[in-house]
Amino acid sequence: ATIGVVGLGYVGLPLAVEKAKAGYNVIGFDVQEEKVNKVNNGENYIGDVIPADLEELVQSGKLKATSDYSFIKEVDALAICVPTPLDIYKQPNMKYVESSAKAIAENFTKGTLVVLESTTYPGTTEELIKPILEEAGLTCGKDFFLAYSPERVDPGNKDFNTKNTPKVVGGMTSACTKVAATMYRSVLEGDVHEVSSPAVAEMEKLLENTFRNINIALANEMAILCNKMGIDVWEVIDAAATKPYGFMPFYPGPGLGGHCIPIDPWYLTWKAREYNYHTKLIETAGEINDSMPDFVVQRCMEILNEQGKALKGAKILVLGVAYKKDIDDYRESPVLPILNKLTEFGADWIAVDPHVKEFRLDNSFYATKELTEQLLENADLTVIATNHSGFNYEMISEYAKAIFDTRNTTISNKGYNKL
Ligand code: SAJ
Repeated sequence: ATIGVVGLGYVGLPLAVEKAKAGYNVIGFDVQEEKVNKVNNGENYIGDVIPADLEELVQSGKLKATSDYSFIKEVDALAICVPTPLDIYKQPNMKYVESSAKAIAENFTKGTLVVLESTTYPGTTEELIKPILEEAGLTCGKDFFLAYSPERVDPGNKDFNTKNTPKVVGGMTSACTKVAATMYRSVLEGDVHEVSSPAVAEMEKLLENTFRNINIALANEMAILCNKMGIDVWEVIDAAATKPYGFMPFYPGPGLGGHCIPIDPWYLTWKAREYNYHTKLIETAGEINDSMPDFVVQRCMEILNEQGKALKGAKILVLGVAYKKDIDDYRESPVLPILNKLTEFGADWIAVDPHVKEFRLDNSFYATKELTEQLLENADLTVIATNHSGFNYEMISEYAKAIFDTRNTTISNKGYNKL
């Protein structure tokens, strides 16, 4: 059987590789020629994929990529793994999902299974995808099968990967659910959990990530309150984590980055409006998380003032641009608004990040610098924004004039300022 994967990013490429390793012929579809050429040259560009696997699968002809969507005629099953970003008004932008569904409708044949994996608002599969596919004159549940199955790819996670992470599947009909679950069971080794509809599967994914967003917001609010009360919030959280049931620790930080956690809850908020419901908790959590960059800059000002210095004209060394440790992704990174605010207050900042060589801030590009003793000595304040393992924390604590540690790294027990 031949399986298609539409979208060859951090979700689609690992899935395409796993399906090819399971013995299927796999055709990867992507509108970006660059990705198509890299795959066909066996050149890996996704951290979670083992380069040798990709090379071998391409050489053996099990896996190929194309931007010619007419090859959809050849596939028996398709997974849609394209981005579902928000626009600046936090409204879902479904253009990639819509164009993929249209391309499938123009080329698909009887009996094809289509599964949407992209994170989206509840109702997308039934209200948006199904009508587009039925325009081809085929009946869902009879002539073709349609389901939703959320991706649970956690880039860089060494324990959980595409193959072993449990998968939730919800079909438009019970036949759709069965066909989709059977396909996933033939590829994955984790449990495949069937639910009664695509909406249940769409909603459970949003619960997963909204749960995370809101609990991080609670940790952030605790950090703000503990700072005002002179209590060490990290010590509080570690103490609470001794409770063996009913609690799991989340930690405060400089804000919420990435393309999942800060984004996903807004799909719920947006869809809830259609039902005249206001997701108060989600919106309040978002406000707290979005306020952390301001809080960080406020703390920088306080720390400098304690030394009789102003933020204006101060030299600030910012360690870390990526949205979380040991990755090179700085999408939605809270460090970006922190840098903008430092500029607004007239501070001179330099950014260091061994994983992010250069980054775009509004309309300019900035190169990150190599961390040196010199840079530490010249800075009035060193801010640890991302706790990359590669930073030399001994050197930082030895040469930095002042430190504001937003990630409670190893040096924070030396009495430095922290969140
Ligand atoms: N963060 C905190 N405090 C925390 C945890 C995270 O401030 O206690 C911040 C991080 O610094 C980062 C942002 O939140 O800026 C998101 O971090 P994340 O650890 O949630 O990492 P992501 O964005 O890569 O989230 C992915 C998600 N995976 C999927 O959506 C499939 C998420 O569902 C996973 O739970 C998460 O990885 C994970 O557990 O690592």
